Amino acid sequence: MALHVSELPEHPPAGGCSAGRCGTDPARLAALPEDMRRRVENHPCYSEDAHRHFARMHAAVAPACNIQCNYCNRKYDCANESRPGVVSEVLTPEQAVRKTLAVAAAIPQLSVLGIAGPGDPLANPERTFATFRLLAEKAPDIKLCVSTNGLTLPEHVDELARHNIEHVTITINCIDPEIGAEIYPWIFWRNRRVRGRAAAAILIEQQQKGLEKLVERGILVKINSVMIPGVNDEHLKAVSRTVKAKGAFLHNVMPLISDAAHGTLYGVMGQRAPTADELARLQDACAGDMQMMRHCRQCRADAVGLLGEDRGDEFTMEKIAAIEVDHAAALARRTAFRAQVAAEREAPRSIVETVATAVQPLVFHRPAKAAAGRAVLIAVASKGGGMVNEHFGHAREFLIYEVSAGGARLVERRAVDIYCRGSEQCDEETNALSRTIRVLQGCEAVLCAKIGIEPWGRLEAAGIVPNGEHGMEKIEDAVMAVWRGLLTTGQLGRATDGRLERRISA
Ligand code: CLF
Ligand code: SF4
Repeated sequence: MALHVSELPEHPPAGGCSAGRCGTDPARLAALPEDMRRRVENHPCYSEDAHRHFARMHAAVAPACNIQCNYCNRKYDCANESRPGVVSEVLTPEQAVRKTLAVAAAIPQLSVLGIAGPGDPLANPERTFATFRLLAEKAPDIKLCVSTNGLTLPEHVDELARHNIEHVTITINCIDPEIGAEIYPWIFWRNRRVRGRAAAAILIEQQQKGLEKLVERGILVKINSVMIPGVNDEHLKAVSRTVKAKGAFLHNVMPLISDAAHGTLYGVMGQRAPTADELARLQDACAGDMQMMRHCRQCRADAVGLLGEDRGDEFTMEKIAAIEVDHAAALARRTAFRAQVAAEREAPRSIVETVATAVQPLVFHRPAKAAAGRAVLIAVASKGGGMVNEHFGHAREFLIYEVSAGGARLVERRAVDIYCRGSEQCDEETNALSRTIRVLQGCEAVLCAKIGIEPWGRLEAAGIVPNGEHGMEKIEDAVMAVWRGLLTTGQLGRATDGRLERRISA
């Protein structure tokens, strides 16, 4: 009998990959209550499926911050929701709204305006709320989203609700002040600087109070946590359990990015970042308790476009000054685009319900029960849009899919250096290629739009099958096709070398 998507298990069966689904994938999306589904289905961060279709932009209107994190250098954007080492141009609320309207006219996929820095949005409440108010008057179809360290969150919950904000992210790195004292040297609280354990205790209490109040108001809360090896890595499992018990919707465990060149305390003192494997293991462990986000791109405080895309340069204040926007036409294009995505989503759902025995190229499909073969990790070079569309040598990151008879799902994202910079830096390229191959460890195939002879040979030598045959195809179609190819050539029937199992068994 066909299995309805809402009957899919909430968590994978014991013994299978413990990776929770990434945000709300199509199966979970379909199973959500109507009101909640409406709120997440077009939000690229709250729904793994939505990030293939919808774009977000950030307005960098919030320069000040009221705490200090050891992974932040105030010269740069807030590292709680941004890639460290990036500086955004601070905009006034009026400039931010002009920019948003220009982007929304040029990119019909735009569904969300987020404020995530460059400091803390709620340490700059006038600028943050003025931006939301002005945009809601001009383009009420754009969702509003905010990301905060949480210190002043409880006092702003009512105003967030008044502005109809349905999505709030709180960065919670700990629930234990002893651990907090290792992450936060000070906070600015009630007009004075508070340091050490006392500072962390206040911050934690405010974050938890803010979370509870948001949940009471029915606002969806995502928790971001920065994984800092040796400081809060083990502890984040308890954080995950606590925030889930309080009603958080999603947990996004992000890797610390630590580079001495960024001038952060952690960078200078040599605090290491987690490896891709350590991050995946922790995300898996936390997924036992709640839904995990695994498609985060740690984007800039002025990011524009699909997740993983950065189109900010197309929309500088200078460039948008020359753009004339026809608001009615722009709204019509956005509305048409959303209707098209909704129709596409309906189509695969009915296929799943009626053709349960077929191997369908869908994220949540149920292939034939007779299909044998173990799960494998397959890496994909993608510029966004849910397509295999990036040259291997230009990839800044690889999306890692776990593919098996049960379907394909995104389980992690691994950042890499670009190695292909031109022939003059050959040694540097060779080293960067070695690093890329190390990053891909554990994957059995890598899909990309194009690949050169040198990396092809090096990948093969490392036991990773390179594949450039699926350029410009949908990722789920392509990884399932490659998995089936491995199956028919007998490569999946053999005893596993334990690559995936090592990750799963942790
Ligand atoms: Fe921006 Fe954050 Fe809203 Fe998304 S980002 S404020 S929830 S609209 Fe998304 Fe970017 Fe990750 Fe943030 S990918 S860094 S989780
Ligand atoms: Fe930096 Fe953000 Fe931490 Fe403030 S909250 S110190 S801006 S990382």
